[in-house]
Amino acid sequence: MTIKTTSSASLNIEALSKQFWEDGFLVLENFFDDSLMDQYHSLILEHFGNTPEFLHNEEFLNKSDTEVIPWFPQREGVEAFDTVEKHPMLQALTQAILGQGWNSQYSMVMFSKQGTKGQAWHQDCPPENRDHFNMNRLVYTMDVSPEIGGLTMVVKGSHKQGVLPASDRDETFENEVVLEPKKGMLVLLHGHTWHRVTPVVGDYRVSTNYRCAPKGTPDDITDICVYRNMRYQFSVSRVVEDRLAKAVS
Ligand SMILES: O=C(O)CCC(=O)C(=O)O
Ligand SMILES: [Fe+2]
Repeated sequence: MTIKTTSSASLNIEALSKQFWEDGFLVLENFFDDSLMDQYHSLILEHFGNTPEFLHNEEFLNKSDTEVIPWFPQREGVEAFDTVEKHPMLQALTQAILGQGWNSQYSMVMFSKQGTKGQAWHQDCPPENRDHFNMNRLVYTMDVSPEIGGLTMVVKGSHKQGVLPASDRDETFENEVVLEPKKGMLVLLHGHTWHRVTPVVGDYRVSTNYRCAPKGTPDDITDICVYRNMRYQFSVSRVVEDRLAKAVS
């Protein structure tokens, strides 16, 4: 599914919105200009101090045990990150999908270093109320090839299938789709869609997420994340439901 969006090309917003609601995700290649992606990528590497040389620093690698390291650049006033937020085509597409009165939540850069596990299957927020969800607007400033790892996997249509099945092992799903993020790509992902990120085997992997939500969604909708084995609440750093205990009883 390749849709060129450089300067003269136009998108059929209505058709894309329909596709998003059918599949629970949408992939648009070449949505952002290379120059903007290069600017973002340098700022990201500058923030994480991640030059290839630094990655060879064994002490740093051994001491850090975080699988995904977040950064909220707009909260720190890094104005360059407003450009994607204000991107007219992105705003139009968001509006078509979420309707009037949608709002931006926050932008978050996620950095994964070599040898980390990526992210297990999850839903960004509980699916019990189908009207309450976040939408991820994922921006990729680098190519993420199978050699690097960190591929994004999504289960097509799963935003309509309720809660991610509980299990103590990694699963494959019938309708899972592997996305290979490319520099300039935009991926829109419904927060109830089952998704994961594969382990990072290359130097590092970076993605940037502009989260937003439809009108009426509580601001803390992404505070509780649903994994196969638990529900986890970030604000209190606590497992709020052990799903495996439930699954076996
Ligand atoms: O980085 C990605 O490709 C997906 C990250 C993710 O799961 C999220 O932002 O909710
Ligand atoms: Fe997620």
